[in-house]
Amino acid sequence: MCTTCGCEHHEATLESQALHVHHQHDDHHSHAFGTTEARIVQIEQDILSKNNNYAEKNRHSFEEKNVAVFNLVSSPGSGKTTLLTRTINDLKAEKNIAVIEGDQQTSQDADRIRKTGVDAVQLNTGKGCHLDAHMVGHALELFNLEKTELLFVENVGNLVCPAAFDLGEAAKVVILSVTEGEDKPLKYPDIFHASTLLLLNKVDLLPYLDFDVMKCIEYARRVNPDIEVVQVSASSGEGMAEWYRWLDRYRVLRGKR
Ligand SMILES: Nc1nc2c(ncn2[C@@H]2O[C@H](COP(=O)(O)OP(=O)(O)O)[C@@H](O)[C@H]2O)c(=O)[nH]1
Ligand SMILES: [Mg+2]
Ligand SMILES: [Zn+2]
Ligand SMILES: [Zn+2]
Repeated sequence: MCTTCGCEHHEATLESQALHVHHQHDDHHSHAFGTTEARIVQIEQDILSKNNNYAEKNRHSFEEKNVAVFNLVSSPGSGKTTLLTRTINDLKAEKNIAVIEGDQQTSQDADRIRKTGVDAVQLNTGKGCHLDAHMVGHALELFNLEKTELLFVENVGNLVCPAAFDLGEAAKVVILSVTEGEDKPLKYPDIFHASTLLLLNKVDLLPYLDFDVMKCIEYARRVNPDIEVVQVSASSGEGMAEWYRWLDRYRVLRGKR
């Protein structure tokens, strides 16, 4: 499977198990000296089309095993891990949940997730700025997908690059916290365009900020008229029930359990 390994090695660890994920990583940002624009575009297309093939494989496994997969994308610090740990603690009694954690370094987030008692695999991307479908495919080797109903993927904190990489998920969920400013959907349109749901997090802080919720939603819908929005606070728990209803509704709509 890994005959085309590139320059980077990624590690995935589940408890004591360790797996080295070799991953083609022609840096899609590099503008190497002497490389023409056409060549760069070609390299990007090759990377994305390879990624799409891996994503289709992942999607096929998810559908076959009836796993609902959600890819959580946001800037660093928007509250992805906090939101996930709360979600898991609230839902773990009724659903079998697993998590793939993406970060450049450390397994701190996977450790936070494991404290809830569910399985988490940490993928470290090193210099990589997003998870790709190949890495996720290897992480899946460490889970018992047969018993997993809900799989959350916490992407690398980055509002830009993860937008282009399909991991095989049922839906992308973009998290924006109210401390980041309501203009972000206009500044980083790709991820808002690619996402099915916008979770507007940290609404407990609204009284202290000058953040216009209606304007933010309007900007998001300018980029993606179909995007759904749920306002939450992962700290206070406000709005979380609506997020859980969204998850259930999405699974049912997609013919999941
Ligand atoms: N006030 C407030 N703080 C939050 C909320 N959600 C997360 N945080 C805080 O935001 C910081 C970053 O959270 P984290 O979950 O690590 O974000 P991540 O980098 O997106 O995974 C932490 O200090 C959290 O306690 C929230 O809803 N309200
Ligand atoms: Mg995190
Ligand atoms: Zn491989
Ligand atoms: Zn990038």
